[in-house]
Amino acid sequence: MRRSGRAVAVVAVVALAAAPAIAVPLLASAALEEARLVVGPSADGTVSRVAQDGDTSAASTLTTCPALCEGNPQGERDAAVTFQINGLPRTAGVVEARLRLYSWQAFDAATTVHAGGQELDRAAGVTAGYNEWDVSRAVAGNGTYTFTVRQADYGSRIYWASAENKSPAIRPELVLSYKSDSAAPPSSPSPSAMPSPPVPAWRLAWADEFDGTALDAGAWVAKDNTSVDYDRACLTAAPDTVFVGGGMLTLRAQRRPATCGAEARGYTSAYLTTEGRKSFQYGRFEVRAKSPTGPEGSTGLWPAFWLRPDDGGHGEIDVVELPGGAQYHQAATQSIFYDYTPVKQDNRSPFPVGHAADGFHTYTTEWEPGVLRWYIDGVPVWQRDRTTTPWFDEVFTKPYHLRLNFQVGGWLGDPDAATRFPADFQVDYVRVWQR
Ligand SMILES: [Ca+2]
Repeated sequence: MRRSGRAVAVVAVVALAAAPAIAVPLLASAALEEARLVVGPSADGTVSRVAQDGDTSAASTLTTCPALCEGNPQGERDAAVTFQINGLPRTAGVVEARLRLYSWQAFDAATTVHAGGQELDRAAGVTAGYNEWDVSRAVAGNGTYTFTVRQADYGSRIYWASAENKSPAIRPELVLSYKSDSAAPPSSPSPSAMPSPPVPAWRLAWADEFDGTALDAGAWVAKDNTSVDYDRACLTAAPDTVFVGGGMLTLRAQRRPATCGAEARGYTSAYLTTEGRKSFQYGRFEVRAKSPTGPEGSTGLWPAFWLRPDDGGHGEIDVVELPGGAQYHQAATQSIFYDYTPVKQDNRSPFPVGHAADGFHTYTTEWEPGVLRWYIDGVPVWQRDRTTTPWFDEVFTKPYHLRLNFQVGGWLGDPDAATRFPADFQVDYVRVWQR
């Protein structure tokens, strides 16, 4: 099968020109046409079978590695790629579906591709360039499909280009060939080929729209006259730092001398938590916010919306982190932590257009038993579940509370002379739904 030759952005769906490849009687009232659809991944990542293995540091690559890899008897790593197909016409019959992953080198390694616990295809070797597997049996129509690529042998890792690779021309693809009635209208998405039982709709469980003139003390606590070791700022609840007005909550960071406890610091900022006031086990957590982390003057600024367990133990869910600076501002971070050694898994999702400071964006995490899904402006960007995360059920099965903070400096770098202060993290709302 030919390469599409088209760059495919995340979740972008590109329908290529139809080729009249099959004979159809001229008098047929509805001509069947064969067409192609190239779908880019909505999420991908490396699935490690090593307990508590959080090595997802190389976002530009997916790694596979067989058992006994690198001397670790549990060293198996698989690459998992998820596609959302929503561009097939209602009448389409999928003729062929091929998963394509790019390798920079050839390897004498056998690979298998799986979906829903079934092996779909096997390849005897890895070639430099795109490698293809036939996944037609698993693709029935529009829906969400996850494929796992497993490396059967060869005692070292193979690196494949991921959805975040800087070159769109080598990212994972799902290439569909289908036949359809060209006169039929497009369909609405149909159920996944790997169906899950019907689930109730999300119901709004709690929200703070920040419509008043003061912080809701029944929901939020603002840390005051204190500090945390990873943040250069004194945390204060002062009214020039945490304030509600105009339908917004503002957390304002400033460059100014301050003391908090025994600490002398060069900045002030804010850190809010709902600990002891609002906690949730499972739900859909969304913030709509404008971050000051634009292309210029934002080095060392780091707003975030995240969740921590009420028991203070293992686990963290980061709905979004928005580090500033020239190298960070064009992407948002999604992450989970087991602990702070750190055993974690994270993802950096570029904004399809623009950046966090060009206006208000929504950042959402759906947390359900066995699965976490992240969205930016409603577009799915990442997923974690029991297959990606061996410690999922250990830490994501207890109540968590919410945190909004605006970190200044830290391990991604401190503010420089060009960083603009005061810097405002504006929050239009925080909403929580549950089923
Ligand atoms: Ca609002």
